[in-house]
Amino acid sequence: MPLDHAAPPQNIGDTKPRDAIIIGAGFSGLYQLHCLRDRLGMRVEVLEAGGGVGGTWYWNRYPGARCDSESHSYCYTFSAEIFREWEWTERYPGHAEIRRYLNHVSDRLDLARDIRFNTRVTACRWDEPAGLWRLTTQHGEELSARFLITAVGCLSTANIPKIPGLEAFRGDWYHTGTWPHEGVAFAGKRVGQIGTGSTGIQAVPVIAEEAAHLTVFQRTANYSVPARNQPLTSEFKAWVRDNWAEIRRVTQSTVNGHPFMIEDRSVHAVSDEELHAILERAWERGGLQFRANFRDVLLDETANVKLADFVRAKIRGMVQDPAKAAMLADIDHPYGAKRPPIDSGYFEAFNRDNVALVDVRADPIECITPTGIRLRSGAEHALDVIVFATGFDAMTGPLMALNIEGEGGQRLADAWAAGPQTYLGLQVAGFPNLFTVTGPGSPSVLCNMPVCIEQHVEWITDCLGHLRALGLERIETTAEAMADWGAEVQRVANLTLLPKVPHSWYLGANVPGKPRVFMPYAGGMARYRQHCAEVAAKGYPGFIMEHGQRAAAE
Ligand code: N01
Repeated sequence: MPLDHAAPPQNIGDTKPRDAIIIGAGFSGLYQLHCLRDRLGMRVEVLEAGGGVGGTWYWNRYPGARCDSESHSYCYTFSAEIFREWEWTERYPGHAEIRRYLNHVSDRLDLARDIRFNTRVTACRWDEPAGLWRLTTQHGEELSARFLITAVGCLSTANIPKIPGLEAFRGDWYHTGTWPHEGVAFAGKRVGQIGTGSTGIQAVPVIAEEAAHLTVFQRTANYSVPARNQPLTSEFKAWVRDNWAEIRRVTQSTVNGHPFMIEDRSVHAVSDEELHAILERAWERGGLQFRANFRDVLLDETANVKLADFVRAKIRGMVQDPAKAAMLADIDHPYGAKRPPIDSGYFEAFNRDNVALVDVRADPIECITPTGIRLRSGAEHALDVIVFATGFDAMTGPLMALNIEGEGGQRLADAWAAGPQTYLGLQVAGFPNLFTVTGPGSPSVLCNMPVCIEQHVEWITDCLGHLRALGLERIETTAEAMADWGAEVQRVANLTLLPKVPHSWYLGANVPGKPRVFMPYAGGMARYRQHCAEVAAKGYPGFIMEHGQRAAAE
C-alpha cells in the first residue's frame, strides 16, 4: 500500500448517511474504524485531512521527530497477532517507522478502503429533526452520519505565535508540526529555532549537525533526561514477542500507560546517598522512567526539588560554557510539572561552536525583520531559516477547528468559552451522538497515547453496541454529569504539582486568550479505566439514551 493516497476511496460519491463518521486516521481513527466496522458491522467512513494514515505522525516529520514512549508500548495491543508480527527496530520509534507501522495495521485490517484522504472537515452540524450529524468538507462535499467520532488528536493544531513581521521575512520558516514531507536542507544556513519543549529539544541536536549556525531562542529553560535510544537486540525483540500479555497488563495498570510501574517509595524514605545512586542508575537507563523511581515526585514539592536539583547539576556538568549552562539550568518549574522531555544530545549540542543560546525571557523577541529576529534590546540575529518549535493549541484546538454546532445551533466554541467541559472526556452536553476520543477531561496527554486510545475506542464501541442492543440511536451526556466530572478533573489536578506551572499548555496558557483550565484528567489511566468500566456496568449513568429522531418522535 502506498504511504500517500491520491485516489478516492471506493465509496466516494455515495451520500447516504453513514452509521458513523470518524474524523482522523491516526492511532484513534484507525482502531475506531476497525471496531465499528468489523466488530459492530456498522457502515463507517473516516475523513482524514492528510494524504495518508498517521494522524499527528503524518505531519510531525521535523528533524529528530521520535516518540518518547518505548516502541514496544507505543503500539496497539488489542491483537496479540498484530502485536507479535510487527518488529520495532529501536528503543524509541522514529516518525517514519511509526507511519510504516500504522500503514501495516491499516493494510492488515483493510482499513484504507473506508478512509477518505486529503479531506479536511470544515463544519459539523447536528440536525435534530433528522437525528444526524451533517458534515461539510473543504471540497464542499456534504456527508451525514448518526454518530460522529472525533479522532483528531490532542496535539495537532500548530501554535504559531503572532510575532510581528513574519510575513515580511525573506528566508524560509517552518512549524515543526507541519513539516515539509521532502525535508528541509539546512546545510550552509543560519537557522533560528524558537521553542525548547519536547519537540525543540529533539530538533536542536539534529539541526545543529547540519546547519552552518543554529541560534536557539529559549523563553523557558527545560529539564531533559537522556533517552538512550539504541537499536533493539534480537533478545529484546524475542522477549517482546513472548510477553504480549504481560506488556499489556502492565501498560493497562500503570498511572500513565508506560511499560513500567511507578515505585511505591517516597523520595523522603531514602538517604541522600541512596537517592543519588537511584537517580544515577535511572539517568544511565534513560527515558521517561526516570520520574517513576518515586511515587511522590509530582505530589510533593520538597520531594520534587531533589530530582530537579539532580537534573540541574547534570545540565551544568554537560554544558561547558558557564553562561550557557546557567541559562539552561535556570528552570522555573518543578520537574515533570510540564511534560518532561527526553533527548539525544540536547545539552551537549550547546558545546558546539555553531550553536548559540539566547534568553528571550530576559530580552523578549520584539519582531521578525526581513533578515532575522530582533529582540527588545535591539539585538539582531541574522537568519536564513526560522523553525517554530512552539507547540500546539493543545486538546481543544483540533476540536475547535471542526466548527462543531450542536443542539439549537450551539457552537462548541461558545459552550467551551470558559474552558472545555466534558463527561469523562468523551461527551459534551448539548452535542448528542458526538464522541471525542482522548478529549479534554480524559487522561490523554498524561498517558502513553495508544494505551488511552484503545480504552476510549473500546468504551465507545461497547457503548454504541449497548445502544443498539436497546434499539436506541441517541446518546447525550447531561450538564450535571459534566459539571461533576469537571470538578473531579480539577480536584485531582490540584492534588499534584501539574497546575502550578503558569505557562503550561496543560492549562492552555501557551495560546493567548485561551481560558486557563487544567484540561487532562490527572487521576491516572488505571483509575480512569476502572471508573469508565463502572459507568458502563451500571448502565451508563450520566448519559441519556433515547430513540434517534427526538423531534419526530415527540
Ligand atoms: O511544544 P511545547 P512541543 N516566544 O508547548 C516556546 C508532545 N510531544 O511541540 O515554555 C518564545 O511543549 C515555549 O516557551 P514557554 C509532548 O506531549 C511528544 O515541544 O511557553 N518561545 C516552549 O519552549 C509535548 O509536551 C513527543 O515559555 C515560545 C516551546 O515554544 C507536546 O507535544 C515529541 C513562544 C513550546 O513547547 C508539545 O511539545 C515531541 C514565543 N512566542 C512533542 N511561543 C513524543 O514523544 C512558544 N514558545 C510523542
